[in-house]
Amino acid sequence: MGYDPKKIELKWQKVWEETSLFQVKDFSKKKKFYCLDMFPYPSAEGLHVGHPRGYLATDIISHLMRRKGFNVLHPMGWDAFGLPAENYAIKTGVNPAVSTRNNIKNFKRQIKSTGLSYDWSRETNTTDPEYYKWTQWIFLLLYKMGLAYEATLPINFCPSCKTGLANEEVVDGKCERCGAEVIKKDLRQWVLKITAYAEKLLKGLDSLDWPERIKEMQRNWIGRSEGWEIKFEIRSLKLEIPVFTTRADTIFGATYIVLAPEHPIINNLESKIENLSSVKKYIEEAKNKADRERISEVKEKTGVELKGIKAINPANSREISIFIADYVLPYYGTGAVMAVPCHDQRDFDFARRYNLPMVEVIEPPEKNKKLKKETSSAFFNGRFECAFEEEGTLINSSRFIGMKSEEARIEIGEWLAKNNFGKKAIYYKLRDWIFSRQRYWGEPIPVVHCKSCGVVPLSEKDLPLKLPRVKKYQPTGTGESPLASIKSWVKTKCPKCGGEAERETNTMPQWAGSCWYFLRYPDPQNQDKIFDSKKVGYWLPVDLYVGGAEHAVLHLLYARFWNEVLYDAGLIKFKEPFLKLRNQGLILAPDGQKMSKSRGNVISPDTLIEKYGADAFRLYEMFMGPFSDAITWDIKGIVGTRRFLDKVWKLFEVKREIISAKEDKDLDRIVHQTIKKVTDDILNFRFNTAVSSLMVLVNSFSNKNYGVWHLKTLLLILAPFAPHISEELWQTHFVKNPTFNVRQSIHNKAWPKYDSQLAKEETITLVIQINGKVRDKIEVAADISEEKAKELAFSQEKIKKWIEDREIKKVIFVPGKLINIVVK
Ligand code: ANZ
Ligand code: ZN
Repeated sequence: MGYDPKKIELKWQKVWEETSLFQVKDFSKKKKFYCLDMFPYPSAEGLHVGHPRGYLATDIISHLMRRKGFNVLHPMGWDAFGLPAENYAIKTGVNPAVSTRNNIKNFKRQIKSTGLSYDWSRETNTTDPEYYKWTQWIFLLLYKMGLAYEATLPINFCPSCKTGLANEEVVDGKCERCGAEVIKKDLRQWVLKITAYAEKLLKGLDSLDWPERIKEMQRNWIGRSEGWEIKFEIRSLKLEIPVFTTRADTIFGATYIVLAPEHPIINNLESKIENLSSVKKYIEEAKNKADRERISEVKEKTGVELKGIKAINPANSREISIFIADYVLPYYGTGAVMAVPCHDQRDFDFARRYNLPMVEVIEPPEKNKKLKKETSSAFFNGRFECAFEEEGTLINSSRFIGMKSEEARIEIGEWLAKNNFGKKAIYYKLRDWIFSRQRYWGEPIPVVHCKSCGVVPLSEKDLPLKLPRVKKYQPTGTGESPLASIKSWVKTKCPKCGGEAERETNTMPQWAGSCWYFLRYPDPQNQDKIFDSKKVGYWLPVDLYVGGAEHAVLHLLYARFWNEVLYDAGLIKFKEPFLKLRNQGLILAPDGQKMSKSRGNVISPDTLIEKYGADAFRLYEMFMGPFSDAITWDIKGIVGTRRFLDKVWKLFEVKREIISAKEDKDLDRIVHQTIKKVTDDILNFRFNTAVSSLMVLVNSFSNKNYGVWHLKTLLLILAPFAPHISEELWQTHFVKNPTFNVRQSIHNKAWPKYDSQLAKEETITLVIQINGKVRDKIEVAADISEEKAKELAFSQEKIKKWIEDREIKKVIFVPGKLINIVVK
């Protein structure tokens, strides 16, 4: 009987499930290990071959850790709210709850068919009212803590998805979901005060074992900036305009100031503005511009002077003009800047366009002065060519002349502070999180609007506030969600005064459910509490988290935020949820493109598993290349891993008497080496080289006398990668008991230890001669190559001395014995 995965894979999947082999118990005496995948959105298209790459990595690690004696939590669930289900409903009229249920079923079947060792008893689903009850509960907590507020703001709005978006959901000015160009729109919104956690979110990163790239993306997104807030007076109106600058050292070069068109102070200036109508026109135009367009470096900077008013530069008491310009953003710093054309390129472009004065105050350091003057200096041929933005020495700056810019920054800041013109300031780029969506398929926000009490949160006992069924899923685009059309649902009583009230009709964003799901797996069925804190205390934080890098400043930031909030609320005792993070690389379609339904190049695992088996599929996914690299799918690869498994199978078809014949010491060594290599490789995410060393091992069986120990060990270390074939061969060859017993499962067998002594290569003493005379001896591997032997011989200090600069005529290598260098 040859290897037929169809006969064994489904069979073992059933047995493992029926015997709850992979169910894990809370509070074991063993050390815990929480190994988590980013749970998927169950799309209608089902799994494609890219999904399992991460799941297989965590699966293999989970297997290894269990067998090394850890209590491993390895759960799976569904992040199932979101637009696709809703868009599908719009197209077909099928209730998203129904299509989601079907999609989950299909995803689960597919995931199970790859033989992943999840504890399915802990499955969670963000769209299950029993789950989102607690998402709503956390929202109420945020509200009580003053971290959720209502505001009418000009926000990013996707005209195609017809909903407001968070800043994090706008990528290069486009909607993260659909790619449509995002516009600005004034909308009433629920907003979460993530900015209150900017510093904590930044600090927390330092302790995490995450890819440096992801940490850096979060740091940049949070965007901490230290500088000075400096006041510029408008004497005629007795007003002060604070500006935020990171370059206080350049203040003597500040020749005008610029306000964001939205700056609130403009209202107070109106009476004095001589060109009010053109100012108002400009403000109106700026409103509709996307931020991206406003801060674009290539677009020409525009602005309007506020004629009739002047500000005073506090450093030199000079009168300077005031402009409004849209390249200054209202929600950063103070919404106003002091413009230093010679040392800030944006200011330079603006000043050039409007013919504004330029004063050079930072001189480039001596060494690149010449270069700067020739190529990119601030001063060229009597005309400034571009801004010099780097550090240098102060000129034209009164008593600070000659100082280094880095020092002058502090000196000038402190001098201004002493005279009450400035103070130290820290600002963050991070904005509060726009948390409401004008869409249907999301968690209802559990508050009502009462005419007399205003916003009133529901009480905990009224949760979950279930998402009602609607007839029309079409978003309205008016700022209301489709829920607004269900009058009977909207109309309600105020929990506070009992009077007439209306429910909030916006829903939560897709990211809400995934902000805390990792806290639910330890206690997924709890109906009375969000979780049992003992259970969460036992399992959390997550020891290993694996998923795509595209979540760097979305899910991974939001989840850290909620975790910090729950920590502050005293619900959990750890500040960071994910101690170690690894990202899997994309799997690209055979055409080298990203797999997508619209390109029609998606490869589903179904047919591959059907044809080659789940184990061959698993092996290929891991073998195809370094885990975090993007790799092109190649069908030839899976043919190869299938052939490898055929070979493994054949090893066991040899008659037992032969198997237990005289064993081979050479093979002992290779087996020990492979145990070491596979163990290290798995723990370091080098799954591809682990698979290749398994292949080398199997090849070396072919001309060697292998025995029971060799075969057993092969199966024991192959099992995490190819769990079905390993279990089958283990049970048929090494388990006496004909009925399956979980304790006899290969997946419960201790991970083999290797003997480092035996793993050592066999060595010989290689004699090194010069002109036939022995000059040195070295220990080398018995099977050392000629090339390597020569390289080693020539690098020996003694040999180098003997040769000096004499000409080498030839080198003779006698394998296993000596090397003779013939010199003139
Ligand atoms: C004067 C100056 C002179 C500046 C100079 C830079 C160079 P980061 O590092 O991003 O924090 N700025 C401040 N608020 C702004 C706003 N709301 N919109 C647009 N630009 C703003 O950058 C801080 C610098 O960005 C500040 O320092 C300010 O320009 C500008 F030679 O002040 B600087
Ligand atoms: Zn969109």
